[in-house]
Amino acid sequence: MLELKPRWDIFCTVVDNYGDIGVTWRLARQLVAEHSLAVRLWVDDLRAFERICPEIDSNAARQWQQGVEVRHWPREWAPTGAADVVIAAFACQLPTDYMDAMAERAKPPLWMNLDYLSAEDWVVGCHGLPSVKYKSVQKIFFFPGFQAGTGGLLRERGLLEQRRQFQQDPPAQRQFLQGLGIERAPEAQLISLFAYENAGLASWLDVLAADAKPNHLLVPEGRILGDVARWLGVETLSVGAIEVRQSLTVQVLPFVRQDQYDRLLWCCDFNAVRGEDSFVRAQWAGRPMLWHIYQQDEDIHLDKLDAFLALYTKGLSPAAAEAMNGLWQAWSAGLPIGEHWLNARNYWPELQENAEGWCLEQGLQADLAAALVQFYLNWI
Ligand code: TRH
Repeated sequence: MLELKPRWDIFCTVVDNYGDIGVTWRLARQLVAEHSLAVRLWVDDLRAFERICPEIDSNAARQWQQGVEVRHWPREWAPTGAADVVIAAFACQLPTDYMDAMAERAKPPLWMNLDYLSAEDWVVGCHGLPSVKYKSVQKIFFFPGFQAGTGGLLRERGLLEQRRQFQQDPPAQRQFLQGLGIERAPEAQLISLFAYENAGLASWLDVLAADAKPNHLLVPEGRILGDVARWLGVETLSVGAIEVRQSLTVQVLPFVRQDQYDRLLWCCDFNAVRGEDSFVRAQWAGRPMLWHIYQQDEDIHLDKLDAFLALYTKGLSPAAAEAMNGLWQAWSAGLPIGEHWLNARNYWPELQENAEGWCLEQGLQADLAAALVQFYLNWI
């Protein structure tokens, strides 16, 4: 007898930036590739999607990409049957007609809110708890996280092995970097910079330029470019631009596909990342990093930052932990980080070891896609 695959619907509204689509696209692909599920991904803004996946046809109402049925989520909702599992990413509001379709099913679907990532302790207590109800259908909180008792982090099967192999293969790295137009000088420290606007940047670039060793800064197109241009004293910076100031080479990169961005992070000695998804990918890169956390009202992001730092630095000596804390807190507050950077450099081998150790520790958790599937299996 033909066994029908469970059907999953993932809903994504693109609030701003790329994190919402970045996370849901990753999850949808993984559910198809590793769990053989039938997945529809509903996205309200296909142009943002196209930036991280150039194959996307931003005019298509329906298309298949890597086994995922990608649907444009139109303002005027057309009647659609509800799936077995429904994921509302980041508390997005589902169309009322769709919720009615969920309630009309003989067996209501498993309806989950895939929440924002946080290292705060309360997440463990709230993961898996009931949220609101629509008619007979109960919504459940599903929290990603770093600690046992949360939903874990997105991590594709074999990712860490791939990463390790790539990092042990300098010719493969060179070839990859050359494909992006990057010629790394033998002694140069490679740094990637993906961040929101940040007034603290200039002080960092000052010390990188004054460094005894060469630094090569790779900046994907995006919101920080204005600050970089101001420091360089140029009007604009476009993709491909290379500017040299003393020991510092600044190079502007195109926005690349998600898997290429991973490889870029794996090549770099240090990664500055932002938001939610690039933050996790930098952790999987196993290299020292700096997080520009997404700013939230009433500074609630600062609790998230403190909670993550407490976990991430617990294996460090007090002095190295203090150096990391100083660097990260200053960066997220838009304060000068030059001195903090120099201080962190004093503990480099320890920070490198910690980054790898943290990655290995997190890699022991079940990944988020597997945790979602297990949650569903326990529920049916
Ligand atoms: O773009 P972001 O700032 O997204 C943010 C956060 O997710 C935040 O939590 C959310 O609330 C807010 O949006 C609305 O940062 P993030 O999460 O790192 O997403 C960037 C995505 O873009 C990620 O999937 C990696 C991807 N990317 C590429 O695919 N290619 C690139 O060249 C670069 C630089 C990023």
